[in-house]
Amino acid sequence: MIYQRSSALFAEAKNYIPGGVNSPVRAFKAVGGDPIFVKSAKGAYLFDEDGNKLIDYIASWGPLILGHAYEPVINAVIDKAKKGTSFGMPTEIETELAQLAVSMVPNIDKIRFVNSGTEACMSAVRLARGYTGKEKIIKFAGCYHGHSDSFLIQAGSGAVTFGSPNSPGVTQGTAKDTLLAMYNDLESVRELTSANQGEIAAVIIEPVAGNMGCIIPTEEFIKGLRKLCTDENILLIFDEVMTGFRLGRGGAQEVLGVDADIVTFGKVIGGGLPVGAFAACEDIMNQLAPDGPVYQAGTLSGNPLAMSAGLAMLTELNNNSGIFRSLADKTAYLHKGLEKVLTETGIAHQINRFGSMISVHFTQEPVVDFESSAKGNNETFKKYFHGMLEQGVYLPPSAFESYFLNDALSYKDLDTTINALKRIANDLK
Ligand code: KE4
Repeated sequence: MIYQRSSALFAEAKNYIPGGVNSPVRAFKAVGGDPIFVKSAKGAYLFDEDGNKLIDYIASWGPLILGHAYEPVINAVIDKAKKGTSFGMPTEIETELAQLAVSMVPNIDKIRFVNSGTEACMSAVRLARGYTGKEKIIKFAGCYHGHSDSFLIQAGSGAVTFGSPNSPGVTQGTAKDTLLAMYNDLESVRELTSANQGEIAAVIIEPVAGNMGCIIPTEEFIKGLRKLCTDENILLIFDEVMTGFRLGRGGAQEVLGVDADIVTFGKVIGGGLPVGAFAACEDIMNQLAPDGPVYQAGTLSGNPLAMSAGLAMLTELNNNSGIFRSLADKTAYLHKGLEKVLTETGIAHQINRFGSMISVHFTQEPVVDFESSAKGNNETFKKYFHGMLEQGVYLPPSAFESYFLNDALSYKDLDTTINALKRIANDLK
């Protein structure tokens, strides 16, 4: 594969955009080399600036669950754009998408649209603090909820002390209100709730994690977390930016059988345009301005163009729920094929999969939390990433990401992917 034009475009971009990208993970820092610049995409395929055709396993980090340039979404956006893109005034389509989302997701009465997953999670935390009158939150090491200050926190000095900033610009004043627990470790949460009795507004979690690779909660952990939050009068926030409308119509709440108090969305709900959202029961959501005292706002929130993409996307998913089964079957097929190659080649690996989320980890140990995910061999991962890319398979450029399958992927594409691994497997030893 030739990547000359992508490299030239990257050099040019770096003159005007920090790191040449508008989001760090795109810069290939974790895998080395220059990022690929995309010219266009259709269905399961990306077409880069050097004319290469790539089978896509990131789907823009989740949104394009039905494949790129999906006709009903594109047509809806074109039709809507001709009537204007944003007015800063209420439009009917916002209610249509809100109504559809509320009908698909269990346990929510109202939803507020924003423009990103970060904004959704940041707003959900403010709402939880405003509703409970308490200030601290618990998050989990390795879970990512966007780049709001309260989330850019690493473990504090001791297990039950507050967090410390993991980015310059985040103040200790902010960090002190974020406590860090370990995923799949209910005891680590209990330690924090007992050491901070009556001070914790909310626990925020990725109900199926996708930012450490794909990590699945044990039933004991996720149901125990629900009970602990209920017993301790702490709100449970499910960050479903990745899982919402991907794992099923009702997302992780439905497939795990666990009700959260507040749910956040992004990615799929926008159909590829910038939409985030957060939702809860009426009693909580009515705390939001303009009716309630918790302030939250946005110039482009609910803009008709993004709403038209989201409505078209969710309508497709709502009317064809067989899509989720199809995606899960394709992901299981890919899992089986990759597993067979890596096992036969004798490469230490773990493959985690849930619905249409999957990740490959080059480690012998089960990957159940951030610590075990970090034990993966990154040198092997880099060879794997570039080896697959050379054969026209585009995987997430970081071992700490989940793949997101799209339903435009054919079984032929999956076989091409599995055969690509076969060709490079011996180089991974
Ligand atoms: P955005 O602000 O990037 O729309 O959403 C933040 C976010 C919140 N919650 C979860 C569970 C997420 O996965 C994300 C964003 N996901 C990353 C991929 N790991 C987006 C890719 C990027 O940062 O460019």
